[in-house]
Amino acid sequence: MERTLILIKPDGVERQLIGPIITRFEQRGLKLVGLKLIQVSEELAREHYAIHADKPFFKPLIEYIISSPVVAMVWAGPQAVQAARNTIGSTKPVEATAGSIRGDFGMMVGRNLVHGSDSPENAVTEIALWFKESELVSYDRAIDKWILE
Ligand code: IDP
Ligand code: MG
Repeated sequence: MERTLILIKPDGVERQLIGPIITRFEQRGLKLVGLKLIQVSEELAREHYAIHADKPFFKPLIEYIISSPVVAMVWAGPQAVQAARNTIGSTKPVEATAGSIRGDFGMMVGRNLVHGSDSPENAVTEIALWFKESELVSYDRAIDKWILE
């Protein structure tokens, strides 16, 4: 089972899309194993997006992420990283496929609603940054025999 870090960014929270966004991952068949609502510190935001520190959009990106609460989640499943990225859609919402979260709810790259880890390796690092292992739950779902073969 692979795990991936998903964030509902401040625009998703403010636009009251927490429920609809979580529903996309639930309907996909991914399993929720961690969930919390947090006001992100600038320090955490900078660490999470450290790879983008040299980009021109870094400052507005950090301001965006700390502007209102974020829902941080860990979802698990086979190839969870890739499955979640496809459910989220392309970085630029106008290029995202209809049916994806960004394709259905977004307009601009700086308000693209959701973060998802981009590789299994980065998922491990990001999950460790946002969650203590004790905050993650291990459980069996009865429905999984109808989702996983
Ligand atoms: P991703 O979220 O699809 O993985 P990344 O390239 O890792 O996309 O960029 C991280 C985040 O930085 C994006 O989700 C978006 O919020 C923001 N971002 C990326 N490119 C731009 C840009 O050109 N202008 C403004 N914000 C950007
Ligand atoms: Mg990324």
